[in-house]
Amino acid sequence: MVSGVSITRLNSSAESFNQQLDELLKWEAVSNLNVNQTVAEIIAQIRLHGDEALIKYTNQFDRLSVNSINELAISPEALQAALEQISPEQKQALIEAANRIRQYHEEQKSCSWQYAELDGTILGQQVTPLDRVGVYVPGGKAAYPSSVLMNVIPAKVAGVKEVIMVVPTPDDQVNSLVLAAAAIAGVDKVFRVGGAQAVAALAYGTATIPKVDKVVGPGNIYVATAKRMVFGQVGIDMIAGPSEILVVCDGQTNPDWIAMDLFSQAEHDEDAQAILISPDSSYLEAVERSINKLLPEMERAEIIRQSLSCRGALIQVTDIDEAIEITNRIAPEHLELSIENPEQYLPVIRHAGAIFMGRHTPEALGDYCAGPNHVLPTSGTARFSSPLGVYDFEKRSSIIHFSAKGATKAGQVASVLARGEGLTAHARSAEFRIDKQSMGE
Ligand code: HSO
Ligand code: ZN
Repeated sequence: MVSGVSITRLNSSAESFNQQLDELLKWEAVSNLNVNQTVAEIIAQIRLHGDEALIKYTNQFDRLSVNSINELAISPEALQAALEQISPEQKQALIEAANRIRQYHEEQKSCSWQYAELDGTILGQQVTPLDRVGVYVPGGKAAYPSSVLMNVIPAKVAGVKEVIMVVPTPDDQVNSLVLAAAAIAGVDKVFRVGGAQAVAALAYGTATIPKVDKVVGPGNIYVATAKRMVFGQVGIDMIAGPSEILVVCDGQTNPDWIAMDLFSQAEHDEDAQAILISPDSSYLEAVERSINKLLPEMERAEIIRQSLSCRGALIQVTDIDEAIEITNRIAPEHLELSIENPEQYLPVIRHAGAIFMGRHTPEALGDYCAGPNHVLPTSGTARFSSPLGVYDFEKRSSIIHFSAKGATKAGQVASVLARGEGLTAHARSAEFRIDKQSMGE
């Protein structure tokens, strides 16, 4: 039996509002000393013993006993077979979602560029995809096929040649929807390994697991800690915190719709954060009634109740302008603007991972099939970071090509600066290219 929700009510005109808001938003990723030590040891063992250590940990944590990591590889035929195992309806939905995600991400591809100076010198930037990327996919309750699409498709659109997916299959439990999504997204190799040991294997390589250039994808605290520790050896994406949704509503959207939008993020886990801001106090009450009415119908009612009562809030403000000001302070992962003419406010929204505009754009559509990525900055990090995208799988090289004339001019500048730094070899290297005859032309 699920009891009612007691959800925090705040009013922006209260004297203590700023303090209350800070308290509400407070979130610290727990960094646990024991976890750090365990993960450091696992990484060291994988570096020292490769496959042998990976076999040992997979036996210990996932209860799979194998003689070789090759036995944990999933063949391309098995991936295709998974695609045939799921229902035609699921297959069609995955294909449609993948197509929309691919089309959106195609727009993000960056172009190489060059420009020429009058003396014939050419400068530019060349964009190159990463060679090989590892995608971590959690097992168990957080195994989301939609996340497979969201992590793999941008890499493939960027032109990454090899995407290696790792997914734990504790007690031999294989999730066919996850494998079907991998087939559709174009994953090149799949290994049934997980945890910190899988992250370490991707970062350092073993006899069987190819060494990658970047590791992306969500995971539990062991996986997140391992990603932090291998950063530098490889690139990583972001370390995601709990999911968040902030809805700004003018009071004109069906309160049941908004209650369900809040639930949609709250059901991810007890630490998820769902907030509604409105200038209309009777509307906040109506949504609260909807919450209590709809909650008992929800399969994950207990998680939602805990999330809403621990970290949820209904905030009353004076007007939409103030709601936007507070939004910028929160910098939410997902923002729903459930208001008339939302585009009018777009230019003043500075911090949000994804902005869902109007009454007919629930965040859930963005989680699955709108097209934009659902891997987004959380915990206020939208102040300085962006959704996962094609750009995360590309890198840039600078191009510099001096003409003889250009080298003469730039050589004089470099020579002066190099001598100022006491670096004579630099100075002379530049001076050798100075053509005395053309100097001063
Ligand atoms: N809302 C999550 C992504 C997701 N939702 C996957 C459903 N499946 C990211 O915050
Ligand atoms: Zn979601």
